[in-house]
Amino acid sequence: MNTASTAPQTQHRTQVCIVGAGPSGLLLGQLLHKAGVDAIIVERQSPEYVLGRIRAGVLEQVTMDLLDEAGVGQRMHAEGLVHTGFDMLFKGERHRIDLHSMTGGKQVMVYGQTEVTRDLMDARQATGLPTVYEASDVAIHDFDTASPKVTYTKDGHAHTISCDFIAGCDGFHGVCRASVPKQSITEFEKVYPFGWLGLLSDTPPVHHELIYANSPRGFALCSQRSHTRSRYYLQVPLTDKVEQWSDDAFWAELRLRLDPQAAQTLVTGASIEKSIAPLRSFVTEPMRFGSLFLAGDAAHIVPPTGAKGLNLAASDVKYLCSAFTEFYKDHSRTGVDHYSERCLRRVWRASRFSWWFTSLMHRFPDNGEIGQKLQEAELDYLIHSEAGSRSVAENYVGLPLNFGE
Ligand code: RFL
Ligand code: PHB
Repeated sequence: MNTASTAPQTQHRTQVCIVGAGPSGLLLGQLLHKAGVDAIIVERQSPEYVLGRIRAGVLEQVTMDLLDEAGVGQRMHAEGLVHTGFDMLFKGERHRIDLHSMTGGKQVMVYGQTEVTRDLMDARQATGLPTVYEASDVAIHDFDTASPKVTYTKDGHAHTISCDFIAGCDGFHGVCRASVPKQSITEFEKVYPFGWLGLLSDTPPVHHELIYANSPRGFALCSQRSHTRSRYYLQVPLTDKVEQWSDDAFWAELRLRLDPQAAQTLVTGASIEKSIAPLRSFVTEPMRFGSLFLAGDAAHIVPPTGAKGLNLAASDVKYLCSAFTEFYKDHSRTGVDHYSERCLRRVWRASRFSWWFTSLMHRFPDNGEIGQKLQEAELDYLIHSEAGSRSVAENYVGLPLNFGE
């Protein structure tokens, strides 16, 4: 029996079908709505599942501006923490990189990805825009034509969305990039020989700014979500399992990687969340295939050391929204045709910085003690050289969208 022909079928039509309701998909949906372009978002998971993933914590000015443009910046401005510097810790001492003075007054915002996502979800719900959660068997079709389609199943019913464009915002493990024929895509990848063990706790942060620590025992990062909620990370071998790490073991190891003052000040407590993330650098070229446009983690992954992943996703989305708006309002294909090239320039720059910062701060098993000494010499140079510190600072706060143009 042909079950496909007997199953209930529902047809939908929109201008842009967005696959994935992570920060990329939701931000694109909101910006398109502001621009008067119709979109439907199709997401595999439930909203609670999407909000449960603890990820990014640092927003660049470009990202803050976009959230404002999308009309969802109020809570970020009220509750986010503006940081004008961060500490680099090596050889047991901390040194501050003053972002503000090194970049002509720029800063970053510490505001969690969970909160960004919640603000975007709330705004979408308030405007009644269509989002399909818990869609299964999501598949994309005919994206080499001007009439692509997205199909999915929801509560046992089969649905088809006909559209002009598909925005692949479905993350690294999504269906969109995987649907592109292998001969049409080039993937560049580096997998690092370690991961990050992250712990979230309702304890006051050890320091009012972030601390990036290079230690002979491995990298550590002290971050935060608020004045009462901390986020810490430890470099761990890829073979480690999260179950092996009790909270006590985590805190003890973190203390050993910090300077004496921070180790003493550190307030410990029960974890709310603990997980291990592998680190990789990954870039897809191109980012557009006919009517399919990849954005965010679907197209590229950076190791989290430079805090660039979510910020790159936001700049892709900005370029994509401009491209679609130009198409519908000005009847121009220029933005659409230049999307991939515009994004990739920024993507490679951020990938370069994230790779470099990761290489500088982590213990690489194969590099031995000379590797550690060379990293310490480079860090010593960076903090004492105005040019060195400025280069770190201008990349950390994020290069302007028109950099180099
Ligand atoms: P997401 O967040 O992965 O969302 C993709 C969505 O698509 C859905 N999906 C599908 N939907 C329909 N059909 C399918 N077949 C689907 N397959 C997947 C998924 O369920 C999901 O909801 O990608 P997006 O939106 O591009 O956002 C990217 C960011 O999440 C990511 O770049 C950042 O989290 C990276 N990152 C950081 N970025 C920063 O800018 N600053 C940071 O401080 C920072 N810290 C981090 C990070 C990532 C980390 N991990 C765990 C990788 C810290 C960590 C530890
Ligand atoms: C975080 O708070 O989760 C965070 C902050 C800075 C990074 C990476 C992650 O570089």
